[in-house]
Amino acid sequence: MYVRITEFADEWTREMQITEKVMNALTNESLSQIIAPERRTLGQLAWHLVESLHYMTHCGLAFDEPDNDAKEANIADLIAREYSRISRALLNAVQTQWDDHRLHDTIEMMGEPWANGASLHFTLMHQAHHRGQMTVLMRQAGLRVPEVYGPTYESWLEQGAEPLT
Ligand code: NI
Repeated sequence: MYVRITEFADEWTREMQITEKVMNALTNESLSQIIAPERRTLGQLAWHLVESLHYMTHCGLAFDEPDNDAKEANIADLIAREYSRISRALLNAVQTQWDDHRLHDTIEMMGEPWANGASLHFTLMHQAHHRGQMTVLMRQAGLRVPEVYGPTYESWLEQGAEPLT
């Protein structure tokens, strides 16, 4: 869990920028990509990342909610724009509405006491989890995946290196 707002802010900013690269690589055609019948589409996973940030309002933060029209429109640019707006709103809310002490406050979630600092960390890990699912679907949709935590297959090749197998 986070015990300092600054630690969260630094890490969130880095992770938000990675997620923005992934969101910005989406195309409208790719949004319907699925891994198997009846499973979530790439577009639904992308929107889940926008929407799930707002769950942090259950911990007492107040910030803008995602625009449901963007969800209904199912347009890649709108999803990416909403992600950028809401992820910055979350960061701003944490920085302006909480201090380090508030990170130790607990609320009950799923029958267990959760410290706010743990909820923020869960939000970050949850995002990384679904972002990983998205990059698989993006490959399947024929998109080039941006670098997330290191070089991609294509960037190895462009650097004249042998891609790892
Ligand atoms: Ni989820």
